[in-house]
Amino acid sequence: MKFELQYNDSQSNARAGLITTDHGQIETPIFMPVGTQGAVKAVHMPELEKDIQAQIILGNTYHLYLRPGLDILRQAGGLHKFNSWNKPILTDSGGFQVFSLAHNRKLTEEGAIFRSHVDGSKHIFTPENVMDIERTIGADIMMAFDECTPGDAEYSYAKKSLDLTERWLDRCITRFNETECEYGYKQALFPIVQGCVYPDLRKRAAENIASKEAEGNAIGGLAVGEPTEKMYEMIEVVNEILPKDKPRYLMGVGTPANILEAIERGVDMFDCIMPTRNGRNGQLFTRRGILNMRNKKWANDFNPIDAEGTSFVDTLYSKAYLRHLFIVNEILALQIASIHNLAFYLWLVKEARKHIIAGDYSNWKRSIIDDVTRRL
Ligand code: PRF
Repeated sequence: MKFELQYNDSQSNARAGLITTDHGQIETPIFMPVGTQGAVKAVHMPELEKDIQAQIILGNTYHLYLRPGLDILRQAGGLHKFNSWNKPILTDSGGFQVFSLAHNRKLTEEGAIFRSHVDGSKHIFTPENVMDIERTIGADIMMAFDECTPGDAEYSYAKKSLDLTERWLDRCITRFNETECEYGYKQALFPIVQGCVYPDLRKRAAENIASKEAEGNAIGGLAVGEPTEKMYEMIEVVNEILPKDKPRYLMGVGTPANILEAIERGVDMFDCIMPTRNGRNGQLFTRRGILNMRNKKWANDFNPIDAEGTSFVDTLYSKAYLRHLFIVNEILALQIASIHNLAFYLWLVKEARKHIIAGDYSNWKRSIIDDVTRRL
């Protein structure tokens, strides 16, 4: 993997760059649609690629390990072949999902012991077997196995948790270096900065990770219940230290406003379930604000879903029609909303990139941030 830093904003820490992987290039800043189980919910791959213009999608180690399982993924020749997405893929490492989904979870020095949320079967994730699983899934970017410290953790817990994540990182790196991709292309490993809302822990974590000289670095443990201002403050502390010549990925964030603020603070990559999940619940993000499509006020609004939207769904269908589809529970409602929201998120980061290159990022951000946050 290669990262080329193309433009630095002169008035902020925003950057524009280019990541090159064996499955193609990614222009940053970028938003990565989430395909937890190997599919971005309700969206076909050609729609993702051509209409939404996604450049990289996510997969989840926890889910893919449970189903379809490593045997099937290996027989398929890896996730790209299995799901027919031939562009870059990133896999999250499973620790975060074990703690949000699995039953009877227990953390030990060795790893995380848990019972599957599917059938109750017992499993262990260790830094070593998570690296092996991510090798078998075959994503271009593999995430290190970490503990995502809760946003309200006491200092003493956050410190112990970071100590463990740091020991696990060393074990991840060792295993990663002892193995290679099973399918003949290159995979990169990104470490994850933890440290909760404590600046000294975040600094220590970022310094430790910077010393590993990984091909890219991630910031985890944010947007997990801490105040938004704390999140921005932690991003600033960490990005002061993380290498400037490597991509920075803020995990699981966020709203359009969160993304614009984080880009201004030097983040390059984002993922979040918000555009797809909120979309399926009838919430649409647009450059003029947020719409709840179930609201009665759209019942006889025959204007396009989003006259300024970039997706075909935006002008093909009316608000009244989409509202009707939601009210009568048609599957098409979920598809339209998911496509629209993902196209909007991809438009937002592309526009951000344009303004970084043009040299007016902060002004542009200020001009749009209230609009994208407003409820319509
Ligand atoms: N660690 C991992 N995945 C994550 C997170 C984390 O801290 C977050 C936190 N926002 C989302 N996804 N491995």
